[in-house]
Amino acid sequence: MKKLLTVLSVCLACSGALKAQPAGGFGGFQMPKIDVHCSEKFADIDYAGDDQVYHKMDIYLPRMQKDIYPVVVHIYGSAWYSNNSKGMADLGTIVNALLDAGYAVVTPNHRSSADAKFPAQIHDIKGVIRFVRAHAAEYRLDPSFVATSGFSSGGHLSSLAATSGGVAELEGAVGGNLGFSSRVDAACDWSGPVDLNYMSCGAAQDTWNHAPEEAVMGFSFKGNEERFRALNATTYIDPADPPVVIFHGTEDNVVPNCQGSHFYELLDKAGIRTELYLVEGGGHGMNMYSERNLRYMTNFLDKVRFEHGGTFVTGTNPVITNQFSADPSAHVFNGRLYLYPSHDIPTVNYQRETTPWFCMSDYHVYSTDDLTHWTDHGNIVDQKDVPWGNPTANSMWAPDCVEKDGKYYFYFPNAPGSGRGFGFGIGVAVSDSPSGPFTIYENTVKGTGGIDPCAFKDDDGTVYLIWSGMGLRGGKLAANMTEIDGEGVRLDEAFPKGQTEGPFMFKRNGKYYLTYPWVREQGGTECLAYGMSDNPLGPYEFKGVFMDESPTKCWTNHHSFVEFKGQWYLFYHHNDFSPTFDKNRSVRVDKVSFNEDGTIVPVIPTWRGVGYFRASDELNIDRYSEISGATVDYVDPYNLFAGWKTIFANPGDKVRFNEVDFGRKAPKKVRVRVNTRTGAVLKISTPGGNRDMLVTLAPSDGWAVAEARFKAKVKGMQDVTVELVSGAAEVDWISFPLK
Ligand code: FUB
Repeated sequence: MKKLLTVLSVCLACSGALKAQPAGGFGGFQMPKIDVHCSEKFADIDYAGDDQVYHKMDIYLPRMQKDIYPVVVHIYGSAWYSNNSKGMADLGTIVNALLDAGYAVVTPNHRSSADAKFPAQIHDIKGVIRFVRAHAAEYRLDPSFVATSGFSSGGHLSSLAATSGGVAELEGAVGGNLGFSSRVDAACDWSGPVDLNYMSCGAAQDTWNHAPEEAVMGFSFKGNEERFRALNATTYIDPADPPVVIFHGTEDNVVPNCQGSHFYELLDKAGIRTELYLVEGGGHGMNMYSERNLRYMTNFLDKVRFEHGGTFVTGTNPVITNQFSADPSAHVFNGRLYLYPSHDIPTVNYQRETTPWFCMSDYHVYSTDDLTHWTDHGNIVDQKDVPWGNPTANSMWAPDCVEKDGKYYFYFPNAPGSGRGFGFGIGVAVSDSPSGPFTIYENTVKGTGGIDPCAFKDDDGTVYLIWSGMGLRGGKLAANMTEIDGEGVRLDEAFPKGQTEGPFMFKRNGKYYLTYPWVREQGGTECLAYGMSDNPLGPYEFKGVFMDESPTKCWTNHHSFVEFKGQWYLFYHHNDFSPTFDKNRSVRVDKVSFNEDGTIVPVIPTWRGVGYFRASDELNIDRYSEISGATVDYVDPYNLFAGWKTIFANPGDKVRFNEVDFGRKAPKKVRVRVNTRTGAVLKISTPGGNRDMLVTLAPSDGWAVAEARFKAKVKGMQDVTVELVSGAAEVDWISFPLK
């Protein structure tokens, strides 16, 4: 790392010198005065308790509102020479990208090679991580997710923190907190030297000038090669290590990019989830921080966090609220409803290199018993594991799942082989359970080609696979479930012209339905249409449109029908959490009914959705059944997943929220999460109550939960109407606690 030292001293002396550096120049620092995208900054926290500048750190909280935030500790690069660069490094690039994605960012100083020799530097970082966990509540940090990131020597420390979990010699006792873990949950390595014994990229003769690492180790490299291994992140790799994402520039002339590839290969060999981005033309920091690369980083961290799913409650639309989701295919298996959507992520894909495009790298499966309490079973199939697929194409479009003889077959499209391409193959994975784990078959499903597979099982057990590929096509699946028995046939020949995709098939009262997204007008967006037939493979007679185009021009809609506990439902999607980019979509569900002749009664999308609510639940009345005067907006412009609020600006503004179960005991209180500068009076009415209730809300300083007595005797299932009588208020939710 000799070159780093030289270039660093130039760039600290004069910022203009940065521009004069060749492509491989040093670009990790920016001059101060960066607009850091935080809502709060805690500066100069003394994590070691010794009041030394090298043991201070800053914490930045994101602009989005949350009770607690996942954490990334971002470590500056300095060839281990600096002990006070926390306020300068990577703030406008890596740090802002992390903050924008909802991560709290901790930027620590650490001891330099002049202050102390290795392992003091990693002792400091581990002290920081333990401090974060020990003081999590104080700073609103989520101790269950603490990742590291770093540039250059910071990349080394970040990587070392990841691989050396549980290595006693590297733990130290900086700051104490020894009862807290210093393990990290994921790591990002930006241009880091991770194997100082490999700086000449495995050449028989090591010609590297090791000055900075000699300074941090306190002895010369030559003759002490074995002792230097203690410094390497690669030395400590073991299968228990957390996922690591690696970025390295192909033109990096300070730390050779073989460091990135070498690290990737060793992690991959040890079975650790890892991704490597060799950035074409990237130097040592220069040209590395494109929006796309920063998204690769935050997408990777998000993916690690959500890998194992979790549970959430939501009975309104959109119904999947823990991440983006699209193309929902719903099925009832063993009495429980399972949902197989595709999983949109913030895009790094571009169509013809200009238009941001679909970006999907894995599938999650969800399930529920009541369409209100949902379990996300986590990642079931990932692009990196598809034997025939491109591991980085982010093209895992609409999937489906079917049960056959006690096994569950999951069909999914993906880009084959290498290259981005817009060609798709259809793959299949099998499991003993609807929620996985799934084993992916070696090859694509023979006899298919295209996107949007839908697997339909007829009453006699025959399974048909239909898909979109130059029209809507389908065929009988062979007994092995991995090939079409005979030739696939065209199903939509009699349908009106216009682009089609996303076919779904179901059967009701002996009739087969082929439903599909259809662009009925040139230049338009997708509506949902269908045909009916007496046979699964047609001919189908066109029956019309059952859902109109998106009023806000979300280009796609993709759907499925399912009968659950005696009611038919339509699952579909819309870009509710991403109003300005329609390739980040969210699943919705509404009830659907049929006319006597079997035709579908057109479905009008609702916000209220289909979930079951007790009066004591938080009722998001912004997901209204009817609205008059009042308006709705996002609660937090920086975090749309935080949902919506109702804005009551003028007396008479009102919303109705249908079907709230007050049970057999009338509530005694009403609670309102409200933001009102002026104070307000709300009238709450329920048709079954013995009176309307006026609730007076005192002026609040921002969002607050107000509570008032509730004297109306309300029981049973009620529609709740909230109306503004005086003042003005924004309401997030209301609830009627029993106690
Ligand atoms: O989600 C990607 C593609 O968009 C699907 O495969 C199509 O059906 C459309 O929804």
